[in-house]
Amino acid sequence: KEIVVATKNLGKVTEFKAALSGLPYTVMSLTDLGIYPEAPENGVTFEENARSKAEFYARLTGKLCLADDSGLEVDYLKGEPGVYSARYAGEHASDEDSNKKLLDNLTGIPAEKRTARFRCVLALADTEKTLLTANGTVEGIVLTEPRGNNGFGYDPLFFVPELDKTMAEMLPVEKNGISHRGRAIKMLVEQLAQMNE
Ligand code: ITT
Ligand code: NA
Repeated sequence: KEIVVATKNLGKVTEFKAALSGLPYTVMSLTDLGIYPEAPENGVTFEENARSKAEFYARLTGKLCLADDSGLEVDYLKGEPGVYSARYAGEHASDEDSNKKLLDNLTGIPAEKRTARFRCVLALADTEKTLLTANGTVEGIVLTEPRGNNGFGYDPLFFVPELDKTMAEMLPVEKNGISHRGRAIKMLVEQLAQMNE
């Protein structure tokens, strides 16, 4: 059986390939398949976006597709950037630009008010419809300066008290163990196992 990890984000691809490596599936990325179109992403919830991305790429490839919609919700910013996490500093801005904008919007805000969480919704679709969804979160604090070089996106700013590290200071296996995506993948794998019973 084959699963296409239907994302344009290379950080996500790396994490999915590692987390799904023990399963009886051949895991492929869109790049592996030479698929270049970008799915439209107009939803206002993570679930809507995850479903529409999974269904878009399933129709395009004719294969089982797993999509991820995720983002950072900062309490002081009333849940922003949320579903706009990838585009926070503009459509074509870099991760560094987004991180800078986040820090600017939290200037002078003390640590106890910098609480946040990463949220991830996964959707698995075939060419007809979404078959499964799964979700996960991880709670943390937005630091005032970046720490660590691993991971991607907001990882260098996101401190996880549980491990006393930012997500960018964690080894890939540590991040997968506690992250929103790692938790969502665990839930997805449990559902897949039930589906195949
Ligand atoms: P696809 O839609 O192609 O999957 P994308 O990067 O546009 O790629 P999203 O719309 O789901 O995906 O945006 C997710 C953004 O949230 C991502 O670009 C990061 O800025 C942030 N994000 C999500 N998970 C993260 C993680 O594990 N570590 C750091 N930042 C993360
Ligand atoms: Na999104």
